[in-house]
Amino acid sequence: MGQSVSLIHCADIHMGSPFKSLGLGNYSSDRRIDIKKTFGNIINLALERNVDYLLISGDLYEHDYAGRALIGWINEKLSRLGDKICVLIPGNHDPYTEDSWYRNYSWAPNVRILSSKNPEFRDARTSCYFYGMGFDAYRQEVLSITKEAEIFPEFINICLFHGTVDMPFSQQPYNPVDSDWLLKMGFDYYALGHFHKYDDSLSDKGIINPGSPEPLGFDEQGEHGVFFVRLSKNEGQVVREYERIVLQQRKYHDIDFDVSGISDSIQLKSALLEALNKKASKSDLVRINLTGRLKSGFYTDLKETGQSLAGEYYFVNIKDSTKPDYNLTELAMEKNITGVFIRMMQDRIESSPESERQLLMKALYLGIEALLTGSVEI
Ligand SMILES: [Mn+2]
Repeated sequence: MGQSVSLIHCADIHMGSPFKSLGLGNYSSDRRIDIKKTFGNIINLALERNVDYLLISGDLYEHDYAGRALIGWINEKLSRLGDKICVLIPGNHDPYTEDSWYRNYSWAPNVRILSSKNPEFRDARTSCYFYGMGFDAYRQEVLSITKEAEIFPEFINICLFHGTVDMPFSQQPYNPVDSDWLLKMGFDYYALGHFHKYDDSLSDKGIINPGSPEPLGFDEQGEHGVFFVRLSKNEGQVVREYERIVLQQRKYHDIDFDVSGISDSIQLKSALLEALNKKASKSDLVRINLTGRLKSGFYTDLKETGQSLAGEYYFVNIKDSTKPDYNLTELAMEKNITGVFIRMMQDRIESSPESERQLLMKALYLGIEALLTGSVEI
């Protein structure tokens, strides 16, 4: 007779994060509310899917910014799970220090905190064994283990781990281990946390890092969410089923936009809007990097363009990496190879059909760049 359990695996929620970097009006408080919404949605998901467990693999909150009110809010949400058990480990942002809320708060009875002193939880109801390897301090270069893991063949064995797996050790002094070492311990599932980008490249071996469910900045682009996991065991053989569920409130995007061929502000704005609409939704945060050469005589106030777009998206920032245009009239009069080249190309452009002109213009500019600087940037 086999057994089966289901769970939601998340990590790196970073409740209370200060979101200091953008310096934008309500940005920090808006984003903290977003994290709360996402966490609320994780709880709802656990209830809807009727899972046995919610696993939180470290960095549930940021200790430096989390006060009693926020901890109370988190605890109230977790208590809504009722008899579904939340198993969690402290990460490097919410370590198991003397003043940790994990030691100094009376958590709901369905919350199990696995610390280095007390790293195990055995649940006879479902025949599940949990073992946690988290953080006792903000920095931890070797694992803090006081009791070795046990593996119960007749149980489903789950390891929660916060730290770096398969990275150059000297650069990542946060619980560095390699995946072979983890796998040798013999767990059926490894619930990882620490890296905010999700990684399921070792999912066939039962190792998953779900990433942050709500991204924390422009270095966390793409989709973010949690994993729904079902583990079944029959005669010692484990079967794992995964589903990734995207839950974030907002996305961060970096968009490069080439201004070549654009001749006025109105055209620029509508072209930018078209590019944004393809990638972003109105609630997203977007950084646009303008490249290419602005046509001579085209003056545009990029700050103004940015502001008019900001009204349509949650956050838009425009960076101007364009280069000034060449003064073709002046350069064409020069009695040197550059002058000859420009006059020749201009004649060719004039006698060419409209459809070929843009390409020839590009060739003209690349040619000028090569002649003037000795190299071409493409
Ligand atoms: Mn984290």
